[in-house]
Amino acid sequence: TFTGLGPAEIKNVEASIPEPLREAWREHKYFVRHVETTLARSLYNCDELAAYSGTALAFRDRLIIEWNKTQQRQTFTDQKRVYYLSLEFLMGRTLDNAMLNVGLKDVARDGLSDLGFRIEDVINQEHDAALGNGGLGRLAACFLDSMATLNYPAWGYGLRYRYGIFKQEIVNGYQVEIPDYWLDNNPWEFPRHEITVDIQFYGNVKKYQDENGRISNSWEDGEIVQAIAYDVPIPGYGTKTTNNLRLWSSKASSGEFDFQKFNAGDYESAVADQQRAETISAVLYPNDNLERGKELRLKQQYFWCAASLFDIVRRFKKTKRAWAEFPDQVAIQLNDTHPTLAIVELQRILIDKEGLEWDEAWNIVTKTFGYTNHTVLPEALEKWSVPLMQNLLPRHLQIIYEVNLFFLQSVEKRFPNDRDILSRVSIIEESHPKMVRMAYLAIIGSHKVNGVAELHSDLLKSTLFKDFVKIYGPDRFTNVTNGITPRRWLHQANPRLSALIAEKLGGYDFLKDLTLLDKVEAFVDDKAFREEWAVIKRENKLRLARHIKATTGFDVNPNALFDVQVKRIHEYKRQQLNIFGVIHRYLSIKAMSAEEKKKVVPRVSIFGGKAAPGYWMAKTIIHLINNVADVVNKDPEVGDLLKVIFIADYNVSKAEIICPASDISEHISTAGTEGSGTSNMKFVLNGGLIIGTCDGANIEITREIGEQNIFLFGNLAEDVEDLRHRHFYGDFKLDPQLERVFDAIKDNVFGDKADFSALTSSIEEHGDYYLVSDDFNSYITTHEMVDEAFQNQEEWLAKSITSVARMGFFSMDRVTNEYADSIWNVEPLDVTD
Ligand code: KOT
Repeated sequence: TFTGLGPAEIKNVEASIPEPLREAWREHKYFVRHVETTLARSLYNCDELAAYSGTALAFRDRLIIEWNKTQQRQTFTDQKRVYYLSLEFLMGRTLDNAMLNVGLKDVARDGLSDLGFRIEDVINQEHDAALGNGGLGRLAACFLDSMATLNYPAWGYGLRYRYGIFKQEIVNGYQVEIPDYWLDNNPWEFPRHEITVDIQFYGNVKKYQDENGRISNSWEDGEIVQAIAYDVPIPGYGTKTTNNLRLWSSKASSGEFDFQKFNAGDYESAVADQQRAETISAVLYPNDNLERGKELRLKQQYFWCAASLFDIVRRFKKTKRAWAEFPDQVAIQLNDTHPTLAIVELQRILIDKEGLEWDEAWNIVTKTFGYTNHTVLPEALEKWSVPLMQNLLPRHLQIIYEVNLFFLQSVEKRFPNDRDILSRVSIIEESHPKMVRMAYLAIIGSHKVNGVAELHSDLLKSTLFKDFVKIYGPDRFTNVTNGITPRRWLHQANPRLSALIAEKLGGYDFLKDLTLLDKVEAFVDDKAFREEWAVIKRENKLRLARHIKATTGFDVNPNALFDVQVKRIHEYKRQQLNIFGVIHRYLSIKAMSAEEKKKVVPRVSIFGGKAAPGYWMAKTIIHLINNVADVVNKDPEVGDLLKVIFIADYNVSKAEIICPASDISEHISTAGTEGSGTSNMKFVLNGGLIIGTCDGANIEITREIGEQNIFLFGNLAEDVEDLRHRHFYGDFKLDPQLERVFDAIKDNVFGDKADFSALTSSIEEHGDYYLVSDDFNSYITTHEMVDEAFQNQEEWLAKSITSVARMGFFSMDRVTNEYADSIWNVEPLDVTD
C-alpha cells in the first residue's frame, strides 16, 4: 500500500509545522469545526462531499494567513510587481496542491482515514477549475505556481467565467457538450464586493478644452457594466509567499439608467439589462487556436482589461509616485493578444484622465508591457473589425489610429524608399471591412515580444513579424521556451516516482531546482532502482487501466504498450494521422498468420481531447476514433494485440492520471505549426518516451535528452511551404499505405463512409494542407521502431530514466526567472522572516 509520502518529504515539508499544530490536526480539530459550524452538518451526517469541504476549509485557513501576510508585505515594501493578464487560467483542482504547500497531507490522510474516508476519494470530490482551453491556459496556471514559489510579487488577472470549458460526453461516437457550472461551493474564491469598477461601453467621444486650454477628449454616454473582484490565493511551494489571482465578474451597474426603467414600470427590460451585463463573464469561449471575431468576446476582453488596469493604476496612485515611475513599479505581461486593449486603455487613462502628454504617456506604456505570442496559425491571429470597435469602444479606436499614425510616420522616415512596407505593417488592414491587427498593436505597444519555443520564435522573426524586426531591430524579439511546474506534474501526479527520486537525491530539493534531476542519471544502472522505476510505471498503468474500465467498460492489458495522444483536437495536431496509423496497424494484424501475430507487440492506443463545438473537422476526427475503437475492440482476430480507447472529457485532473501511465505519447503536429506544446514535457518528466515531429519544444527536448531517447519522424518545417506549393499545383500522390487505410474507410469498415468523406478528401483532393500523406510512411516506420525498442525492456528503461534526469531545463521556474530577468526586470521579495 503506497501512501505517496516518502520519509524525505516528511523531513522537508513537514519539519516546519510546529508539534501543537500537528496535534490539533491529528485530533481533527479544524476539520470538525468546519463540518459542524461552517457547513452546519454533524459528523454522523458527513458524506464525502462534506469531508472534502471540511478538509478544504481547514487547509484554506492556513493559506489565508500567509496570503494576508504576503499582500501586506508586498504593499509595505512597494517594489515592482508583475501582472499576468490572461483570459484563461486552467487551474485544475486545488486541494491536493494546497496540502502539498501547507505540508499537512500526512496528518490529513490519517485524520480522514480515522473517520472512514480515503483521502484520494475526498480529493476527487473537487470540481476542476477549467477556465481555459488547453496549453495557453495551463501555462498561465503554471506561471502562477512558479511566481509564488520563487517569491515574485505577482498577480494574475482574469475573468471569473460562470461556465468554464464544456464537459465532453461521447454519445454514439459523437462529442456532446455539457455546460460546466463549476462555482457551487467553491471554497477557493473570495468575493470582494467592495472592490468594483464601472466599465463603459458604446457612447461617443466629445472634444473639450480643459482648464489649461488644452484640447482633450472625453468618452461619454453609452452603458455601464460593473466589474466585481473575486480573489483566489496562490500559494508557493516551500515558501510563505501566497500571491493573488483576481478574477472579474460582471454585473449590471445600479446606476440611474436602471432606476429610470424601474420607475417607468419597465421591470422586464430592467431585468433583461441585468442579464445582458452578466452575460459578459458568463462563458469561456471554447476555441483553442481560433479567433472568430464575436462582439461578446471583444466585450469580455475590454471589460477585463479595463477593470484590471483601473485596479493596477489605483494601486500605483496610492504610492503617490510620479507617473514616470510607473514602469519601475509595474510590469504587465500579455498572454497572447487577448489583452492587447490594455495597452490602449493605459494610454487612454494617462492622456484623457491624468492629463499626460501623448509622448510621455506612450513612453510609459511601452516600457510597461510585454507580449507573448503563442501561435503562428493564421486562423488564431486576432483581428477586430473597425466598425465593431468604432461602435463598442469609440475612444479606443481613435487612440489606435493615432498610435498607428505616429508609428507609420516613423517607419516612413526610416524606409523612405519602401512603398509597400507601410501597408504591410499598418495596424489597420485595408480590407472590407477594415480590421485592427491586434498582434501588430501588441508589438508596437510593448518593449519585448517573445515566442514560446526556439523554432517558434525563429519563425516569428523570419515570417509573421519580419518587418517589425527590420523596424525595431532584433532585440525587441526574444525566445522563452515554455515549461511546466514539477510540483503538480511530477510530485502530485506521480508521488511515488517523486518519492523514489527524493530517496536517491536525499530530499525533495529537486522540486525547487529541477536541474538537480541530473543526479538521477548516476542510478541508471542501479538494479534495485531500475526495478522500482519499472514497478512505478506499471502501477501508474494499472491506475489508468482502472480509470478506463470504470469510464468505458473496456479492459486493457497493462503489459501492452500504452500509446497516448491527449490534447485539443485540431487538424494541425494531426490526431487523424494517429488514427490512420491505428487503422493501418489493425489491417496489418488482420492480414497476419497466427505465427506472425505472436511477434506483435500488444498496444493500447489512447486518445483524449475536446473539439471546439463549431469545428466540424475536429468533431469528425473524434467520430472516426470512436468508430475505429468500436470495430477494433470487439474484433476477436485482434484480441489483446490492439485496443483503441477514447477517454472522454480530458482535463487537468485526468492528465494527472494519464501522463504518468504512458509508455509513449504522440506530439505529431505538422512541422512549424505547434508553438511549443507542453504535454510533451509532462510525459517525458513522468518517464514516458515520445514520438514526435521536429516541431515546437520537441526540438529542445531532443537537444536536452539526446536523440537516441526520442522517436522523431516527418518532414521539417523548412520543407513545408514547398510541399504545400507542390500539392497546390497538382503534384500529389497519396501514400500507398494510407491508400489502403482510406480503402477500408470507403468500404464502410468503420461505419458509413459518408461520415468521413470530408476528412479523406481534405487529403486526397484538397491539397493535404497538414501533410498527413507526406509524413505517413515515416510515421509508420517510426512506430515499427517503437515496437522494436519496447521489446528490449532493459534499454527502454534506460531511455526512460536518462530522459527524466535530463528534463531540468523544462521547469516553469527556469521560464519564470527568464521572464523576470529579460522582460519584467523584477526581483523576488525575500520572505525569510
Ligand atoms: C489562441 C487563440 C485562442 C485560444 C488559444 C490560443 C492559443 C493556444 N494559441 N497558442 N496556444 C498554445 O499555447 C501553448 C502555450 O504556449 C503552446 O504550448 C501551444 O503550442 C499553443 O498552441
